[in-house]
Amino acid sequence: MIETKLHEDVLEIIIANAPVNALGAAVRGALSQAIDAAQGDDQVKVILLRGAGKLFSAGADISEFDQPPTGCALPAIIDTIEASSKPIVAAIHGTALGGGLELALGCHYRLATPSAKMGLPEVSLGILPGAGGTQRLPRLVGLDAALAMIVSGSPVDASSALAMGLVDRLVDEEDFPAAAISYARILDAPRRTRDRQVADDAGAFDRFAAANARRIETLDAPKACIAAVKASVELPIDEGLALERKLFAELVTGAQAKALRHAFFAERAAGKIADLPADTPRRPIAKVGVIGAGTMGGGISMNFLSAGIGVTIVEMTREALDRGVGLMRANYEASARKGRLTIEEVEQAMGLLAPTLEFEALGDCDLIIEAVYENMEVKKEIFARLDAIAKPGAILASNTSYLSIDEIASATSRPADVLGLHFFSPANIMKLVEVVRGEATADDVLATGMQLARSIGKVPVVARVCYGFIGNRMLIPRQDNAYAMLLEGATPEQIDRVHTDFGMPMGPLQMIDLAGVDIGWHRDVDRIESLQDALCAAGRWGQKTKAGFYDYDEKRKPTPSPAVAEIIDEFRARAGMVARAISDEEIVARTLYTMVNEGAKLLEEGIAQRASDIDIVWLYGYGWPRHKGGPMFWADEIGLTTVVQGLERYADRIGEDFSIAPLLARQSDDEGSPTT
Ligand code: T1G
Repeated sequence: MIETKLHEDVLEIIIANAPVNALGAAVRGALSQAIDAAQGDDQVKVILLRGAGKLFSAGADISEFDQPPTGCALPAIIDTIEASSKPIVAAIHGTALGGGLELALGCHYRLATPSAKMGLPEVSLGILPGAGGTQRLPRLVGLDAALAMIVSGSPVDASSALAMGLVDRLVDEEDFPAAAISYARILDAPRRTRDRQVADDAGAFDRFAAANARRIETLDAPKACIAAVKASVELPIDEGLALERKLFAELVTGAQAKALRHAFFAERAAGKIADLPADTPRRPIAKVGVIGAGTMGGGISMNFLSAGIGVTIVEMTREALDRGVGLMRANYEASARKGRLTIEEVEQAMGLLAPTLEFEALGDCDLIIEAVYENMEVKKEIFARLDAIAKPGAILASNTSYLSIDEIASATSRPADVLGLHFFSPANIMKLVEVVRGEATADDVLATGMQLARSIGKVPVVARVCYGFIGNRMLIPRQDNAYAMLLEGATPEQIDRVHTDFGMPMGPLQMIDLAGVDIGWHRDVDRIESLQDALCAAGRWGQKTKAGFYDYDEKRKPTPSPAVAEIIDEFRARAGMVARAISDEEIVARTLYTMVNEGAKLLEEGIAQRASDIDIVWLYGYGWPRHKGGPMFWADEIGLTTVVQGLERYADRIGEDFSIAPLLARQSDDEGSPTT
């Protein structure tokens, strides 16, 4: 927990709680004792606080927030440190986050290694720094920097920390902690952060509010962060600290914080596959092949190029190849114009790309990802060709969004080397990768797929084979009911508003317009059997034709379309239907509860390992609002009985083959136990 080492008159107090030195109750207790003991030890002139292992501390133990607080509180320990008559210096290496950084802010001096990172990410957990960060940080770095760090939750690097006065000195990485101990040796007096005044800067809050209005409006924590930082200017520090603790207590038990904590741990759990030992070997991936230079093929390739992995990209025609490569360069250059990349980094990435029309050029790739349009015969033909040219041990992956990996693998003599790597559009941006495990997929192939996805900055979630895997399978009842309710009387705007009010970036119909109304369309303008047919026949293919369920201007801003209302009226009349008023509650039941129901079926069928994996799929693949935790978590929070009753109320309209998942029915009967 806490180790101490005495170096003549400098006492090292080391936080040793692997893997991230979280400040759980036991650590706090031991730390408090060590500080008290040092006060009374005459040999000790200076105290140096640091972390064992790879970092200083990741802060409070987040898993404790769902239980009543126990043991001595971190703010009290920090007050003791600050009040110490002996100088206390924090020596930061790796990361100091949350309560870990607040501990350092309570120290009299702070050192850091050049690669260290420091931040107060509490806002991303739906809370605010609760151990003095909102009062001490502004005193050290000023309002602008403090507001930026606390409300964004983003860490700063060591050189920025030095420049803003957060740390006093950078010490040699190689010579750590010895260099820190030498520095500590020269310290002779405490220097309390609480004694400083916040540099007055009246305009700081207005500037910040103007620049961050959108981030602040829907979430509780950012507002509380600003109120607390305001107190650091307006109130004496102890009153500011009291307000901070009050706001913390209100937020930590709130719905948003609970959901964000769930998301934190769900994301980490998703990386673990129950029946795959952690030490499963990985196959080396030094060279990647991508088949298809369309939007998905190009986006997928960029992930590897940006990670320094060479990519051979294959297309059928020169024109398609040049168009695809051109789009990749354009995307990179757009990022450079926004200052996210340097021109050198653009050229370095593009320099790793080998475009070719020669399929055989894929022969020396360690991993080959097929990213052509959704057609089983085409995919099987490609995998049969791959089987003939790919080197032994190469991993063969499909980016299919719906189709069976087992059937695709059956076109090869090496189904154990086949899996799905389902990226989400735009593939160079969206963080989710559904790693689809086929019946025959070998453990090392699966383990390699998961690790590789993480290494290119993605969040991998494993799924077994079914039509649409996890995300798209759940999307089907939502989209089907959205289409159905349009005919029954709802408008695209009403259905989408229910979803955007809920916190989704866009509603079902806007999403269809973005993806393309014509996806899956039979392309026969004379065959009008569905609303999709009617829109497509009218050339309303979505954003790409500036007309879909909405009309779109140059900036792709959607406006309700009288033409669509007419098409729907016509189609409704042809179907002999009469429009009726549809409530928002019905829309929620038929488009959100049905997703939860499908999620429960995915758990029953073993397609998804755990409910929290489903949540991660929706958080990172479909823009589900993080402060609502994900569809399965949300269902638990609103109550499964509510979900089941909503589904039962509209069952006759949801679809003739609709049924409530037995797991959901059972769990709602036993509302006590969440579906995890
Ligand atoms: N509490 C509990 N468990 C934690 C934890 C924490 N703070 N941080 C990490 N873990 C677990 C994690 O679940 C995983 O477990 C293992 O450690 C490795 O984590 C009073 C109230 C530090 C950058 O928000 O950002 O202080 O899956 O896989 O990729 O104001 O962990 O192995 O079982 O993420 O190397 C604020 C959260 C807390 C930082 C390391 N602190 N952690 O990343 O490892 S609130 C944070 C991280 C607070 C005060 C307030 C990252 C990391 P398992 P990992 P990593």
